[in-house]
Amino acid sequence: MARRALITGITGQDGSYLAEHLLEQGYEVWGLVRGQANPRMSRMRRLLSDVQVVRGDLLDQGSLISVVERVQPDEVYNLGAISFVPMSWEQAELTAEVTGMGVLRMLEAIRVCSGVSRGAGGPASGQIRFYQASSSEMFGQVSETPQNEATAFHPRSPYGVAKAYGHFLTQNYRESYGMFAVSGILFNHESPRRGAEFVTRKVSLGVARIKLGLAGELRLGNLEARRDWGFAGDYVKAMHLMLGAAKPEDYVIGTGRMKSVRELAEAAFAAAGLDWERYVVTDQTLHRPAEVDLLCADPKKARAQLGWEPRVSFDELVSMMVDADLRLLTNGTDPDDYDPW
Ligand code: NAP
Ligand code: F7E
Repeated sequence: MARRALITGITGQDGSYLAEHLLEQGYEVWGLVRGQANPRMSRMRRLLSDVQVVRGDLLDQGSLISVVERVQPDEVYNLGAISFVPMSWEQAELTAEVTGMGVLRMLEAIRVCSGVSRGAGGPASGQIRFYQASSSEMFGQVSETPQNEATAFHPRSPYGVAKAYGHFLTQNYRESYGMFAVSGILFNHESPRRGAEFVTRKVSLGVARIKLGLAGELRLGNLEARRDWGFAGDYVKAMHLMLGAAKPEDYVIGTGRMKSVRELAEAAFAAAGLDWERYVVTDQTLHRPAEVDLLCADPKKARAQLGWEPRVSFDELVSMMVDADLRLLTNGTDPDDYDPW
């Protein structure tokens, strides 16, 4: 019988790539969708017609228990979150509830539905395997470079703090209940489906608009921040490998190479035959209250134990995104009505 996966955050960037990958692997895929008439859901249905949809919300414990009871998954991928870092200062409590407490609610739903009782005296492992989408933002103000699974956390945003809570809780449920619960500490990963507010997508859309005469400048914040950027399609494969491993362990996933926002802009404008310095305007209002200056992964453990390697280089990723946005806007999509789907 096909293995059954439940994905929270299915309407997001990673949810779509993960669903495609798992369908290719012969899985039966279920996606948790929130809200009434979620606008991203109809677009998701066009792309992923084989995914079965269930309604629920990471803010609602009862809904998650009902969903796990109904779907009876073999694997749960918890990708749902408030994931845009600046929003986590504006809506810190909501971020804590969804990105942090949402992990607790999902783990509790699995624990209850697996019949694992508290204080049972020793680990009683349920059968459901659980993946938590942890983040390199937990490293924040880094204590060493590159960062590996043992590097200390010093989160710099309410988002990073909420992710650290979810990360430690996942470890705690593994240790307390013997659950197969793992965290992937993923560094920034991007694609043509990336939300338009994140810097790579903002840049590729900005380049496409300027190239097509739809805009005259691109306003950016901190050009000196450095990130380890990879391709989302490569990273979802690591999530699947983690849940297929013999033992539940946490892994750092990234390329091991850093670029600055300045280098990103330079590469993206060059991919369209433009000089970035003519168009990029820096804007102090886009700087963050506390910045993460640099992030760079040490993915040795994932390479050695999972056989995982990133395939798409930084330059290929940037070209892929710029080309996709040029096609999108050339096909007449209204940039103000833009959606990554
Ligand atoms: P994304 O595109 O922002 O997607 C977030 C998803 O979370 C959306 O499907 C959204 O659904 C869902 N969601 C939001 N609030 C929810 C709630 N209350 N209940 C249920 N679902 C809710 O994020 P992504 O880039 O695919 O990232 C996936 C996960 O990996 C996130 O947890 C993110 O924090 C983490 N992560 C991402 C990166 C990266 O570089 N992309 C790196 C490290 C970790 P709606 O359509 O309803 O809004
Ligand atoms: O910013 C700088 C900004 O918003 C990257 C999420 O997926 O990855 C993502 O978080 C850098 C920051 O991603 C602009 O200050 C400059 O230093 O694309 P971003 P992020 O904050 O790194 C991690 C791993 C996650 O887990 C998150 O969910 O770029 N930057 N100028 C800018 N950033 C934005 N958004 N917009 C600018 O105009």
